[in-house]
Amino acid sequence: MSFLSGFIAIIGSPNVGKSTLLNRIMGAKVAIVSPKPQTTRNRILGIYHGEGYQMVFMDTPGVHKTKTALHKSMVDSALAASQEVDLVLLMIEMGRPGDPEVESILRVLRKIRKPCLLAINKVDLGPKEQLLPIIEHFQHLYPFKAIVPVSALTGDGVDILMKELRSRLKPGPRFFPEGMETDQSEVFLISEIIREKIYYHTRQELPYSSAVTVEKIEEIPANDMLAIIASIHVERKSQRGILIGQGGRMIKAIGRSARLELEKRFGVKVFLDLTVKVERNWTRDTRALRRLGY
Ligand SMILES: Nc1nc2c(ncn2[C@@H]2O[C@H](COP(=O)(O)OP(=O)(O)OP(=O)(O)O)[C@@H](O)[C@H]2O)c(=O)[nH]1
Ligand SMILES: [Mg+2]
Repeated sequence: MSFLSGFIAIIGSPNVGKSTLLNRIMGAKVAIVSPKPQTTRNRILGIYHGEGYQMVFMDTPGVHKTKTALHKSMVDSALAASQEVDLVLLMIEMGRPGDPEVESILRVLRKIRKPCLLAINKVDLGPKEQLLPIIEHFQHLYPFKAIVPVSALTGDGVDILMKELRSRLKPGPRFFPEGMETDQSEVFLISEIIREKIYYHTRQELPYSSAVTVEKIEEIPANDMLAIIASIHVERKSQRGILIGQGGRMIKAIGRSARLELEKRFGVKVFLDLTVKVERNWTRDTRALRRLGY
């Protein structure tokens, strides 16, 4: 039997649970997750190693109407991903099957003619009776190879989805060595963890106006400690004020949650220094985007 492999893009509207599914499949937190839409901004690989096969999952930013250069870069990377992979996994949310973005994604899929599976997520939230009409509706919309109801949160149905995906792998190389679970750098991972905490602690436009860069990582072996110096970039001075908060309360809370998660992940004490900087209207400025990693 030859080795089987394939690249699989997980695409869909914002907030449907793409990153949660990737983490569930990997059994580890590879991608950050939040209750707010537009959390994922870059493509993120999760490399699943099975007996005799390898699946390379590509988590992508949610597809939505673009307003800024940042949004455009996010949506472009999601749609480009669907062109580059062997299989596309479209994800929708059971409670929002009529999402207007789905039609625009289907238009792209019809053009690229890649085998495509549909995952209907968040089945834990709704009455199961809703499923049948949704399945019928989508069967008529597109020739999906399979339609699988899942809950990325509880894991319900994910084994069935994995079987469906596995049965569509083709003979191919082991793209990544065993044991490698993502292609993200440590620096990127650290910046994402900090960014996730901003999504949890702040409201309104702040999460969407924030970007994180890591300036320096230093190991201090004597203290078994990691010192991380990072910056949070916001678009306006007023946002800087909110992010710092009264007496520094907000930035301290963000720093504390990030530090706790980083310590758990790296298994050492972490010293985290966060500075908030104003990078005027960076989400609209393509050059600034590149500087900030988008
Ligand atoms: N109840 C329930 N909630 C879920 C499920 N899957 C994801 N969620 C929640 O939905 C929210 C969004 O999840 P994400 O994984 O960040 O969604 P996403 O599709 O990656 O979102 P973007 O990166 O913004 O496109 C989070 O609050 C998750 O906990 C599920 O199966 N059931
Ligand atoms: Mg995501």
